[in-house]
Amino acid sequence: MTTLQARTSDLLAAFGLDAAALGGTGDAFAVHSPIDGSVLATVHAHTPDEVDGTLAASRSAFAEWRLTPAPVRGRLVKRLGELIGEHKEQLAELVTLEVGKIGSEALGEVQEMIDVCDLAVGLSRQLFGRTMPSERAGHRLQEVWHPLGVVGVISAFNFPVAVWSWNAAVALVCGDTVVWKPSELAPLTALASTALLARAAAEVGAPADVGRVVLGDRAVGEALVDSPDVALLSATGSTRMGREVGPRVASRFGRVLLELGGNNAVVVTPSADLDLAVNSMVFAAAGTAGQRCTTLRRLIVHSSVADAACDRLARAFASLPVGDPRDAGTLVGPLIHERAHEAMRAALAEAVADGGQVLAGGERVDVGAGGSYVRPALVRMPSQTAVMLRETFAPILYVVTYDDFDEALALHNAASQGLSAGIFTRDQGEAERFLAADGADTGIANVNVGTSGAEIGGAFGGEKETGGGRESGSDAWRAYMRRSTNTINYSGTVALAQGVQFSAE
Ligand code: UN1
Repeated sequence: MTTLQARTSDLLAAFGLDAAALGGTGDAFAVHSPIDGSVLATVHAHTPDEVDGTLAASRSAFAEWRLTPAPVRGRLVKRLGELIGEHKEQLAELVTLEVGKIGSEALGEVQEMIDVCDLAVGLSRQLFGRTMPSERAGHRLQEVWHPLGVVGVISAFNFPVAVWSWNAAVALVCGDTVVWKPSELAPLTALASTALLARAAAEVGAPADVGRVVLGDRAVGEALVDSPDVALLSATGSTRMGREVGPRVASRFGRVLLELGGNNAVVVTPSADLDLAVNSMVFAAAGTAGQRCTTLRRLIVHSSVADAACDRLARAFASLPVGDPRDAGTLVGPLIHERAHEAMRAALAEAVADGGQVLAGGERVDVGAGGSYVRPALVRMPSQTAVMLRETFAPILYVVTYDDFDEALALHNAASQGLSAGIFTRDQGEAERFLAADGADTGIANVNVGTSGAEIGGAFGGEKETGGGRESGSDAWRAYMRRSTNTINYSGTVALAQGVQFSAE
């Protein structure tokens, strides 16, 4: 047993899990750590029968859960948040081992889970419907929000637990039950998180099957996509995946919530505070080794400040500590696997063939262990070429210049994805234009803040090929409920809307 494997077993035990019996009874698959490529654990996929059984159990649990008062449902999520808090370090360490996040970011991800539990507990007393004035005397018109059903969650490796929690915490207070198919690259953190949910459910007396996990490959995801039992499918992943999932769920009139690719840009204007801009951009571009959907991938900088911004960014990229994410000083951990590195190399070669100049990084970093470690790359481009308009899930920041603000907006909005955007400026007019109806066409648009690291209080998601879904805060909860519009006649007489007369007597 390797050291990482032994540590993983200990961590799993803290969640009541036995490393020798993880998952279902289907095919065994190994979970590798991106830190050194070693095997952390062996997990068994769930068989098609087991997936069907889980969906059936989730549907029965829903029948009970939907009738539990929402504030009582909130107690489950309150306890879940507390248990996550109690296991914060252990869950974060498992995130580090399984997907390679540095300590601070792994803790941040777990904090994001706790935050969304808090939000959902508050929501459990605020699932408001409206009362509208009826046009008819003696009538009342109101809307009520009811639980929707089983929510299927398909999540990606890069936020292996937070994205589930955005969906699960909100769905559970909304009266839904949740079946989660995590990334095949990150089943351990999923098992640990659902073990905490199971414990919370037992403690507060909620049905045991309110939150279940199903492990496996594409076939397991497809079972959720095609099951008529799944009322809402919330899927995070590539645009290519969303293009398949969206129409399939729609064809059975299920609902989808898609959080797909991003190709996020920042505009840096002549008046920008460059200290602020550079610091923010380094985190947004290099944080999580460029593997967030909100990662900054394009910098659109005014030509008058382009050289200064590039110099400072290049210096920062050159000095970023790349290495083992368990080391305290590391800021950039490994890529998830070697394929990600190959995609990065191919994108850089294409950028260079387009006339791009690599100002810093891009090379493999030897940290003395297996694993794919790279120095984030900064590439100055002659224009916004095709490679810039593609999302490569690796740390590459392309730079193009602009001369007038309309040109900056046009370059910004030329991407087919629309997740997150930022502008660095001290000019209020420019800031407002960036946020205006004809400004940045993304779901998230920031001023003097980078593209990544959104708080859970706002609705998270994006437009265009990002898929249009919204998760976590604001009124994103509505996607997890069905709206019933009710007209109540207490007048004792028939009165038809729009003044229609239709009396046979
Ligand atoms: C993702 O990359 O899928 O805004 C989610 C952020 C994080 C969530 C990212 N709060 O960067």
